[in-house]
Amino acid sequence: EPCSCCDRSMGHRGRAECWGDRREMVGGVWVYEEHPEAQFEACCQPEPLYLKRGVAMYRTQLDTLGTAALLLFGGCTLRCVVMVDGVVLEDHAGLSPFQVEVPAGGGESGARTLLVIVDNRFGETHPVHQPKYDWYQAGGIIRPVQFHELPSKEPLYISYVHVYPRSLATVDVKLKTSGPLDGISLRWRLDDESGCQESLAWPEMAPEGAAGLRVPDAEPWSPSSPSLRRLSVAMLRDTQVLDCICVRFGLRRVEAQGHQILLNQKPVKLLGFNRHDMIDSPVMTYDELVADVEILKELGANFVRGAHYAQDQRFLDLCDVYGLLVWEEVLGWQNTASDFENTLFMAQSMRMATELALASGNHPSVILLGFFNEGESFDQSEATTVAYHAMAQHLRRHTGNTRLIGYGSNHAGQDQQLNAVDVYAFHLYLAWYPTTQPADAEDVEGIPGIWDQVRQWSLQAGEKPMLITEAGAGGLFGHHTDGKWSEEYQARVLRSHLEAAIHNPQIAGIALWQFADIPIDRSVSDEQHRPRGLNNKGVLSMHRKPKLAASVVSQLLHEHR
Ligand code: ADA
Repeated sequence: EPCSCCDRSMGHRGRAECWGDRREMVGGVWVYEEHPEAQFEACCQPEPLYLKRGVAMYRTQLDTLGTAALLLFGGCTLRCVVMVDGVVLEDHAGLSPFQVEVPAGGGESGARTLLVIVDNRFGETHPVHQPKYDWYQAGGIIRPVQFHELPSKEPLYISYVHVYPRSLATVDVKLKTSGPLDGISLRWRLDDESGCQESLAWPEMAPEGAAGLRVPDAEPWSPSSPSLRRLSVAMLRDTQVLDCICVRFGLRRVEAQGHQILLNQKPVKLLGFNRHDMIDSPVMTYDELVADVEILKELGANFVRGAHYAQDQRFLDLCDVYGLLVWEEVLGWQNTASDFENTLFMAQSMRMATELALASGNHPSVILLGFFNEGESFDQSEATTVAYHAMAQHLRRHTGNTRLIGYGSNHAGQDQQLNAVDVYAFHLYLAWYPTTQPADAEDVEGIPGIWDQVRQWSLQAGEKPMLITEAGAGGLFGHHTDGKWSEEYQARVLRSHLEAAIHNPQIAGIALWQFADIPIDRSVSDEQHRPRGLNNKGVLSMHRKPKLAASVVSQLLHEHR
């Protein structure tokens, strides 16, 4: 439970102004009331495991059929070794969903022991996680795990089915099976409710998939009309169903044309927020994810940038259903030229890119894929150039060219890697870094002019759409003055950035930094830079209470609709 006065649940010390937690929207404006007991001190106690780093084990016993199985991990960090019945099956680094094939076993009783050893220390074996990253990198099993039993002792299954829209009425189906298909057939049906039970009666599918499938009664997917369809694929030997996969997809096309992003052939302006997939830890319940998506919609956003790693598949499912457009990216943060020369870093990054692309291939909401957030893209060395091009190509190839590719750059004016991508994406913290004083009013009002200069500069690399993928300012929840760190100053700066994106036709959209405050790693924080142990640039507090910026931004977003 968060502290009711400072909205912190971990180890906050110091004074904080208190606000009640009633959140209400009146005419597009948040209304909330001051808490009667105005101030508290030392209100929260540290949780015992916060900031601890080391090795831990999860163990569980399962009663199974003793057949082959798949273990599906939504996210396990920072490094995870997966063992079943004492045998190491996987050693995984990074933050992306992964799948582990489990051979048949468990003897006559079918009892199986799963053991997951997690290591959340930073180390050379997993260079894709680094202590400098500006969020709290918790360790362990942070997202759901599924144990999927197969009907036979052979590990025969459908690895994935991807449905790529080619027009607003046709799709290409790409699928992969675990092994050779001798004596095996594949059958498919749209919008099946039977869980493949009626699959014998369905049309046969060529093993390489059914290219150019026409979807009857097709309706495009869009944020205002998020229409979804289902494709079921059954794998059979004679009449036995060996595996059954049902995937949900939407018919939507995304393209870059000149300075615009087109969704279903019409220009779309992307307006929204960066969001870290966490509250006080990255373990989020389904209800918490639903609440976040509903708040994003209430705020008037049509766009969310999933900073800075593969997103929880449950969150992306909700974005599909509610109609939010998503930028998803491979784990990375301010990576350097020497990271790009590090073969282990690159191998782990490429693997995470593949895993992200495989897991998210069917989400219509995911229209943009990113990587190497704020990496050293000003560097022109061969290793850096190869790294940027390889990641972009890899993501394109593994998603059948159905998404636009970009990377968030804080090197506007110097960037050397822009020809690797489809969309330019820049970050500037104007009127925020590096001064300790608030900027003059005219500097805050001048923000749209600076963004226009960035746009003009980017055109030297050729005309492609440009997004502002980060812009923001800190606002301490409940702190009301005119100076830096106040909710008032934060709201002014955010308004100016958002107006730049809304009114400049050359800017294809903005993701403000950020949706909600997040905990950072205290070992790299200082109270001047990240007071209360938080990155305080959320328009909502960590526990989703609105700051002034939420109402200011929301009003602009609603007016723009
Ligand atoms: C960077 C970075 C974000 C966050 C932000 C900030 O742009 O990409 O993760 O750290 O700065 O708050 O300063």
